[in-house]
Amino acid sequence: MELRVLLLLKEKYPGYVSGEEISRMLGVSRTAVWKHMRRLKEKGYEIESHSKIGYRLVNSPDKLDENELSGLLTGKIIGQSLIYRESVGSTNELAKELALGGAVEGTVVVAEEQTMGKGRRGRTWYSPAGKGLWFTVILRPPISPADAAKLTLVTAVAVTKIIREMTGLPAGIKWPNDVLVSGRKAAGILTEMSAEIETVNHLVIGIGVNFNLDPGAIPSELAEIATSVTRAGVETVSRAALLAGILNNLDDLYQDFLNGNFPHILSAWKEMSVTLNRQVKVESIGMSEEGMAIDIDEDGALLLQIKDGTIKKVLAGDVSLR
Ligand code: BT5
Repeated sequence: MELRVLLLLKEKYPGYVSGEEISRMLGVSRTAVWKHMRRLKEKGYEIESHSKIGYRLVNSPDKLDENELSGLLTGKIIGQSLIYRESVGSTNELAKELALGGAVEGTVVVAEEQTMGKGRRGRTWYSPAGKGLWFTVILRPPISPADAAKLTLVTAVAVTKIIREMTGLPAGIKWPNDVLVSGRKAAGILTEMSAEIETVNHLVIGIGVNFNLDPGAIPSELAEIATSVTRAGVETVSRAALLAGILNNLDDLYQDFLNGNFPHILSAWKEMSVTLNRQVKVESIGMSEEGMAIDIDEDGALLLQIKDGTIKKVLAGDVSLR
């Protein structure tokens, strides 16, 4: 009910809505309306009330909870269920537990802060409170494990496209999981899966987008390599709007993917790539190779042409641009 009251205030924003109209539309007493207003104010909503004309929303808290997100989510699959935490070890870890417990496909786990945010291969992801989008999507695609890496690429397209559209920044994708803005990392993706030999049980796709990291507080090892989407002075987009934009676009692309349109998504990926046609160094477990990144194949693998002309297919690894 509190959410419905809030949605009404948002619908009328920046205008007023009378207590009588709210009580009529939601079928609750005027006292109940007043109580919901009080609770919303306790949660940080700034609401003006005027005895004659009613209530008016003035300001919303910068949160990524159901109150702030649910009115913005339009996806058919992704965002069906939203799990919100002020603080969590890692949204991927919580998502894995929830997936094992039967969480529906499209469940999104989001936190204001991660105390043990994870990168790939045991690395850590810096995730301070309120400074980014730290979230994980649970998917249950009917695919074989060999195709799971494609979903990291699908996700990178969604994140990059929406950062470009909503902030105007020249975001690009560095294979396989980084979103760069002006050569620095603005977002990263960590896909983990639970699978049998032939089928995927579930995937958790963790996405970290730096929104407004505080340059004074950032760990020194990240100072030269990380950036935030608001660093370039883009302040018109809210964290909730950016998160909803990414989730809605991911929902579209995921449905495209399920309908067999991966080649189409791959073309978009190539258009957004900052890796292709560049001299790169690729490091993976037990290998390190330099060469020209000439293409991404239909499996989402990087095709690397090394000095002697041979083309190597790389399924996973870390790329540094030369
Ligand atoms: C990644 O790993 O880029 C995957 C990051 C995924 C983070 C999300 S947040 C929500 C979800 N829950 C989690 O626990 N994780 C996911 P990788 O390519 O291995 O890059 C990790 C490296 O990026 C680190 O070793 C640092 O050098 C750097 N790094 C750490 N935090 C960063 C940040 N906030 N911004 C930019 N770079 C960062």
